[in-house]
Amino acid sequence: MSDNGNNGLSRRGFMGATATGAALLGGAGGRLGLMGGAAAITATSAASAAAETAHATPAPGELDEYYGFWSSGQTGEMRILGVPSMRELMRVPVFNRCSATGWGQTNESLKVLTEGMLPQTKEYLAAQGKTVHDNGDLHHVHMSFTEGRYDGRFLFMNDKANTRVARVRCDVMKCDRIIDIPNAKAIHGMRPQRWPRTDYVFANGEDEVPMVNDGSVLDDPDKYVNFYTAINADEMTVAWQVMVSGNLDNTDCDYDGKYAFSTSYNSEMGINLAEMMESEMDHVVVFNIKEIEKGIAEGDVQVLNGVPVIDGRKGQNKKYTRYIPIPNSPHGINMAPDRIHLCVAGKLSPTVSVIDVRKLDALFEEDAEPRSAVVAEPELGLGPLHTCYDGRGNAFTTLFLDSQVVMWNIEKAVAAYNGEAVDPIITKKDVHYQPGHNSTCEGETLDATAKYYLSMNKFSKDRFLNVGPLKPENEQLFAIDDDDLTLLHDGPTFAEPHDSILVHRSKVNPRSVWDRNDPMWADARAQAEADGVDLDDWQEEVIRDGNKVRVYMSSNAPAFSMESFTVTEGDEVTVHVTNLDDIDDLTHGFCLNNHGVAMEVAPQATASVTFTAAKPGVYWYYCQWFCHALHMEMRGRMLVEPRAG
Ligand code: K7E
Ligand code: CUA
Repeated sequence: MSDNGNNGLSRRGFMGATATGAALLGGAGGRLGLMGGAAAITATSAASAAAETAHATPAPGELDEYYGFWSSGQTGEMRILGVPSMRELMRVPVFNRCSATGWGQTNESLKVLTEGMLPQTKEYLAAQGKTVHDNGDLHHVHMSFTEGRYDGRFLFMNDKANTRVARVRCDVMKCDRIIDIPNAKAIHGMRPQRWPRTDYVFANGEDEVPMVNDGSVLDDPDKYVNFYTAINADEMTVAWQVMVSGNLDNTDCDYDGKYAFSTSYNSEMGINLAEMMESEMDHVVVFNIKEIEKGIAEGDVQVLNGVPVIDGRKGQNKKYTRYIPIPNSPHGINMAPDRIHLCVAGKLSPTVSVIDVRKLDALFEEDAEPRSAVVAEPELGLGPLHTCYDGRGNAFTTLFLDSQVVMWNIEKAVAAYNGEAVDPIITKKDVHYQPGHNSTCEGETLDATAKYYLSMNKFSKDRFLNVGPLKPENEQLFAIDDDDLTLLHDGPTFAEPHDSILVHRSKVNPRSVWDRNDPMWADARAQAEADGVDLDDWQEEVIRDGNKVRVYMSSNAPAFSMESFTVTEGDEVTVHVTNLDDIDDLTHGFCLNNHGVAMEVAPQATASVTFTAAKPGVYWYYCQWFCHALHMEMRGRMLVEPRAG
């Protein structure tokens, strides 16, 4: 690792940062980049030898220590990487459609994609001749918690594009539930409750709209509102909402189960850029969970689209919300594992505002000073976006405009705010380029560990071979060595390395083959039973039910149970394939030529797909997951007879 590793990369990084920093930001930014780069190269040379032994990337065949769960932004899927190797292990389709697995096409995935849909969504889609959305914008993925630690049950994620929240089961790494969020628009920030467990998933609506958005109010922004949503995480239903002033960006919650918080970059409720940036101060909304639950129990609500909605707008002066003024267009909001400090990144302000959550009870007293819970506001650099933690009292904040990460100490920032002559900044490192999110090992939990630091960068610019006008993005993994960061990995990703969490492998234990009775196949089993077909046995059944034909076949490498089946032109055909192979990593597929039909059938799974046999003729189907030396021979024919008369 030594000859082609850290030193070479750092030297190249140093050149890149200098040139690009200067070009992007002019004089001041360029100098900043140069100094950061110069510091980086000396430190890296000294530290690299130690880092190589302490943080050696797993050799081929060796397993990683951490699972990385990645959101993919506008791709709409979730990804699983191994850390520190940064090997991409899996893509889990959620809000997107997937050609390989048939997500968005199998009956099982269509059920997940449609059963949590609001009636109005079905109308929007029907008007376009669709039943499901084709896209999603998956910004944030977080795991369920029990008492402040990841518990390995579920992963939750948001869709900004179509106002949805989804859940992935960690035992099989498949999405089992997607729900539309009513009233709110564009779910952005999202976080599972930490304490005592994830009963709620909190979700922000980013875009403000009229309270009843039916066209009766249009270009009258004074009447727009925004909604904060608490989702029942076990049932995946909306528990309650709070109507707020300003828009909502990111959200987090405490380690006590008392408060949740959201940033708002548009307290002005402006609708164009100039209006949105008008005031120097925006705010963080603090939600008092117990008071909100009490208000709902007492019926202090209006019911909108079936959801109890509490009025928590500014000036209501009820016990539900408080608004803390924060400079300026705050973005990331991240609770520290010390259970005390909440860091709010200023984005357009070079500061991070630190809130002491122990002071929030007092904030809800009458006549409380609105900024009384702010205990530090260090100036860290340009464009602070997100903060993560190492469990040693240090924070890492991404600086989008500076293309840097700043490592700083929270206690020192508090001391400096109290007038002590201390500098909270420990070090700054160049990253390439323009970082958004960052993460550390379980840094959003009580198990935060000072081991790896991940920077998810929005631009790769000159860093890789040119692939045309659309460039990949870039992510960089660093080892945390005392007070320094050492680059371990630097590599491109397709849209978009948006956000991630790093979870120790001891907490994630997926199955290797499906349980035959998994709820995912419950509908297929019920239908098979009604049709007198035993899904646990070799199946060669064609059930005719008027225009509907149900085909049951099984797979056992390297063959399908049926060499052919016959249907009639215009039939609605449902093919069920049950993979009877009970062997780790023996996935089959079913792909029907020229019908746009394909799906994954993992070991012991039953997958099904429904389509119309449009034209008479011979159509081959084949297994599209390489399974055997005779994989090519694993095929059969659908014979479509002309319809008589
Ligand atoms: Cu900062 Cu959507 Cu997570 Cu983007 S939000 S960076
Ligand atoms: Cu079965 Cu390829």
